[in-house]
Amino acid sequence: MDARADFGKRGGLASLAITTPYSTCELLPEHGAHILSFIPSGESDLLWLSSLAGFAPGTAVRGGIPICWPWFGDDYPRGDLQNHGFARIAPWELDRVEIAGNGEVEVSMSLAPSDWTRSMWPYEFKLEYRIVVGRTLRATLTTTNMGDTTFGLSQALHTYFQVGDISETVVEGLDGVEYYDALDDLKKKCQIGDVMFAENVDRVYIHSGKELFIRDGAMDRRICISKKGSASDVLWNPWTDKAAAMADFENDGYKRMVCVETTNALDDKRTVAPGDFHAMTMEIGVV
Ligand code: TA6
Repeated sequence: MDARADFGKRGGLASLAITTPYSTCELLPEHGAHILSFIPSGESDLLWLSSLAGFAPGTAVRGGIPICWPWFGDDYPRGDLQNHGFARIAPWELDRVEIAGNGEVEVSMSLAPSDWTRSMWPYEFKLEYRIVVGRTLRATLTTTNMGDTTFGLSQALHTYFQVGDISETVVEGLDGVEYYDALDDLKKKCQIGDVMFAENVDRVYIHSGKELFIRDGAMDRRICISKKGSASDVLWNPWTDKAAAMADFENDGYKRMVCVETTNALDDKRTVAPGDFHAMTMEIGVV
């Protein structure tokens, strides 16, 4: 089967459906450059998307891979701004769709400064997002400082992974890694063994390694998450009360998802000098 890219609609937003010999992927190239799904052949979607997600300009989509940039969480310059920056709700440019000889499909998107971005974050930048769809999904977010002032950068590929049952899911690869517990005044703690989920979890792991695994007992699969340009990971599951408190999150949705986010957060925040750039890459696939 040949690779192809087909334009469509999700709500009022333009969507792009990528088909390759190895997988399919759907994204909203001009709305937050938001990846909605990645389905390797013979597998269920690696990504979780809320059935209550909204698809409208200016609205963050609940699920898939939101881009949190140029700040993660509430690491923003002013108290009146929204969590996780503005990239995920911004209008992006679709720059290129290329089908490689091996059947992989590469999509390039970009976000440029505007009066709107400058009103929140007074810096000149170029933000480029390049994804490669094949046996794995590889996503690279590159920030270039186009101005004459150094700026700080905290960011996340805030990936919502689909799991068969959160109670049969563990995250491997963080044993002995320190983390800040966002549910306990960001107290620094140390992970003992694999991460299991039986309550609300919201943690920033720091100095983490290059590879994590999600072992999904219910779906009998293991997802590998590898990365470059990131030394921190965020693990999040809202559990019952917080899931119920979000209008775009099904009440029992927490049972079928876990966020394992590739980040530059807290101690791993970066600075980008004029003319310099920082690239963060995440690659996901079933092993
Ligand atoms: O990445 C974890 C987190 O920061 C949680 O604290 C929670 O706020 C989650 O992101 C979702 O944030 P959002 O703004 O997308 O509702």
